[in-house]
Amino acid sequence: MIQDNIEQVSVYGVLHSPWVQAVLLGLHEKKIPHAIQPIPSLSSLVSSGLMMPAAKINKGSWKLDSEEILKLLGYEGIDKADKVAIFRTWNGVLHRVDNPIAFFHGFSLNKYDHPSLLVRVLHSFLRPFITYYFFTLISFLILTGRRRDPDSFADQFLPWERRLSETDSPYLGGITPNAVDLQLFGIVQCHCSIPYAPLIETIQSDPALPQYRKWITRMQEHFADYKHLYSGQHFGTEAPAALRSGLVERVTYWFGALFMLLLLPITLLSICALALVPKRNY
Ligand SMILES: N[C@@H](CCC(=O)N[C@@H](CS)C(=O)NCC(=O)O)C(=O)O
Repeated sequence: MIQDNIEQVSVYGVLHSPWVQAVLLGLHEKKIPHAIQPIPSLSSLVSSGLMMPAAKINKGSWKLDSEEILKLLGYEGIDKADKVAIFRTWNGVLHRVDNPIAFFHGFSLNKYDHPSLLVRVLHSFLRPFITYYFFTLISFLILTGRRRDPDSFADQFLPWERRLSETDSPYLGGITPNAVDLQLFGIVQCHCSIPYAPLIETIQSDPALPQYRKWITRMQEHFADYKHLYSGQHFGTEAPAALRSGLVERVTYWFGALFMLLLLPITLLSICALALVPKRNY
C-alpha cells in the first residue's frame, strides 16, 4: 500500500547493504526528504535487532524489508521469480571479509550526515559494533559452508543479460527504473562498496555481459547526483565516487573498534544476543 503525504523518511542502515541501497535509491529517485542513521533506534533494536533496512515514514512505526518500504514509497512489488534472480547476483559478497582490515576500512569510510558534530562522533564510535556484527555473521556463513564459488561469476548475471537484450527500454522498469532496477543496482553498489576483484573484473569485462554493463552505466547516469554511488569509480563513467566520512569520524571509528576489541567477551555476547532477536515487521 502506498503511503500518502510522505514528508520525511528516516532510514536505519549501513551503506554496504544492497537492500539499504535500494531504499536510498528509491528515496533519491522520488526526491523524498530523508535522513540515514547508522545506528538503530532503541525500539527497532529491541524488536528486530540490527536487521536493516528499517524505515520510518513521517512519525509512523519502523518498517522492515526493502521491497515493502519501496511499495510504501509508491513502487510496484517484485514478482517471486525476479526476487530469486536478483538475490542470485549477490553471490561473491561473502568474500568481503577475506581481508578484515579492508572490511573495517570500508565501513569506516561511510558518510553519514548529521548537523551535530557530537552526534556524528558518537555514531562513529558506536558504528564498529555493527561492523563486528556483520563480520561475525559473514564469517559464520563461511564456516558453515554457505560460500560456494561458481565456475564463473558471470553466470549469476546471465538471466538479466538476457532480459536486457530482449527489451528496447533503458531500464527493467521501462523508461524509468522500478523496484527491480533498484534492488539489482543495489547489489551492484554492494559489490563495489567493498570490492572483491574477481567479481568486479567479471562485471567489468566478461564478454557475456555487454547489456548488463550498459544498464549499469545508464543507472549511474540516472543517479549521477546520488551521494553514495560506489559503483561510479569501477565502470569508467563520469559518475562521482561515493562521499567519504571526515577524518574526525574515521579516527573515532577506529578508536571505537579498538575499544570494542578490548571488550571482546562483552562484544561477542551482545552480538549473539542481537543475532537471536526475532526479525519481524512492526
Ligand atoms: N529481504 C530483506 C533482506 C534484508 C537483509 O538481509 N538485511 C541484512 C543486511 S544486507 C541484515 O540486516 N542482516 C542482519 C541480520 O540478519 O541480523 C530486504 O530486502 O530488506
